[in-house]
Amino acid sequence: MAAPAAFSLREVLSAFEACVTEQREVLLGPYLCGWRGLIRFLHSLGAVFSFISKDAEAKVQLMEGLCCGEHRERYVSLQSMVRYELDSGLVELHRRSGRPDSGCRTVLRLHRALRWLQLFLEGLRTGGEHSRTSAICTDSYNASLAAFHPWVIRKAATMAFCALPSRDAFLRTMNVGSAEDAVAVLGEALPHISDVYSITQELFAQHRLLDLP
Ligand code: 1PX
Repeated sequence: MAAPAAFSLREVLSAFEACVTEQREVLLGPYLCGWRGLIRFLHSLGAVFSFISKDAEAKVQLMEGLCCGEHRERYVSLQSMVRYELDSGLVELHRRSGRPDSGCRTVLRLHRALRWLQLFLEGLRTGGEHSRTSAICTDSYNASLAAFHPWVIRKAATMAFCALPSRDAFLRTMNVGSAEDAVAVLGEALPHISDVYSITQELFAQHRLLDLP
């Protein structure tokens, strides 16, 4: 079997760039492709992160199932998904009752993690040569995802962050050349991730979907 392709930051970033249409809709195909790439990268960081990649993987898989399923035409964009799931009463708004997880609640988890990614990549981009990846990661996590996680997950996540390599080594694993090249790619790409994040945030806020259980 062929070895899985090496992670390339450029690929992930162009997936997020391809998400937003002229009508400012967010396409699920490239969105999930971007997530697939990130999960691949997480695997390359070692087994300490596998509890994180397993959860992200399960969520991406659930979404891919919906995108290929019976109602696939409803899962082309986040906007069409929200419309369809709300109109069909598929979204559990107050508590989970054992029904299959909706696309909306699943995307909401990925969307919150995208905020972490945005802060983390911005921290890496602007951090000095000697700044610590683990500190950048912890700060970004505390300012975003941590608020949604119970103590035990927060503890496990912050312990895993200590295993991250130095900023320069980390930037080099992104496969876009030197640390300086990676910083330049991040500068070009971050606005696209921010765009995807803010369109989704607005869509979910408009439909009061930001607290789905
Ligand atoms: C360019 C390279 C950047 C690095 C890429 C790394 C990709 C990281 C992908 C992280 C995806 C995390 C998804 C988490 C979703 C979530 O919040 N799930 C929780 C809630 O789900 P539920 O179904 O129960 O409502 C769930 O409880 C989570 C469990 C696993 C722990 C999540 C910790 C998240 C830490 C995020 C930081 C990743 C650090 C990677 C280091 C580079």
